[in-house]
Amino acid sequence: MSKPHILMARAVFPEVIEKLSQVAQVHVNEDDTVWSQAELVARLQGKQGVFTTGGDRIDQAVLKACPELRICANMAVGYNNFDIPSMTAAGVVATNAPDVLTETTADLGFALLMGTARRLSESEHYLRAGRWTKWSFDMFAGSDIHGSTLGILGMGRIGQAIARRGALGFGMKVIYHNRSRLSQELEQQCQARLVSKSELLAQADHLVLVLPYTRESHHAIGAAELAQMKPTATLVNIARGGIVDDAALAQALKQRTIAAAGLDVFEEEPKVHPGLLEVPNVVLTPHIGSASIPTRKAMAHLAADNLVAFFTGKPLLTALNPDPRS
Ligand code: 8YV
Repeated sequence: MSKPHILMARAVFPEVIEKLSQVAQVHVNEDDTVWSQAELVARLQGKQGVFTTGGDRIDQAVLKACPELRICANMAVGYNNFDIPSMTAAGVVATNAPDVLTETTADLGFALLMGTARRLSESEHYLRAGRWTKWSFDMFAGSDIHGSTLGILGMGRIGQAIARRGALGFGMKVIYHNRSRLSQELEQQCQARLVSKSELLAQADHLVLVLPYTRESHHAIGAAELAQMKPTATLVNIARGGIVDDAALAQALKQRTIAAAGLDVFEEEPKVHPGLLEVPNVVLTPHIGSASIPTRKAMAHLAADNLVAFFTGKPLLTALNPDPRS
């Protein structure tokens, strides 16, 4: 039997291509171009599988134009780039890459939280610009992390990993808001207490967003929510662009209705709202939450393992919809 064809939507570790080549003819994206939807559709012709990243959209139009497609494996835990109902209706398998990035992403969340509260970027820019001529009593004085109240919006695996860091490592009081309450055991492990969204906004000294992006979570933090936060509070978004209204946040930072923000994700990535680039009290990173070499490798291998499983008749590892083979 001839080998199936797999399209790699973006460049990835050579060892992953090697692994996939054992079971399929692999079509790589040599120069790591970000294809338009039309280009993606053109390249998907004759392919049964595709290896995607969070920026590659598989929607109804793509599915309709690519009737041979049978599986899309996302090298990301978030899958808002997939239209799952349409994929299920078309009998196309969707997989993601959960768990392997939890701790690494929580580390970045904490790094952003600390960098934001202690004004690391702002102070480094000041130093590099040669403006540091003397010490002064309030120079880059920020807010404390230890002993403060950590608010977490979205309490999945990454939220819990951040809660553990805060409670166990920094003696923080942890409150959270989530669609569902954690089990008693998990609440104890995380030393976290469920509160309403308005309590979370009003009480958190540092608010970290770790919820998935859906129609419901679009602009979950907008002008009204920012207005409920403490003027000394920091906001950290490591979840998805679109959960925060970037224009409203830029305004709040400019007017200092909150103290500072740390952002790894943006509404129109890789474009960043100009208002955010203008204000000094924000730490900006280019969507690097999961970016450690071991974790990026683990994510890529997990996506590849799902493709291998699919094309060798084995059970999928991390399926997001029913497997039409069963
Ligand atoms: C990825 C992510 O780096 O896993 C996710 O949901 O946002 C990141 O870890 C990005 O989506 C590339 O696939």
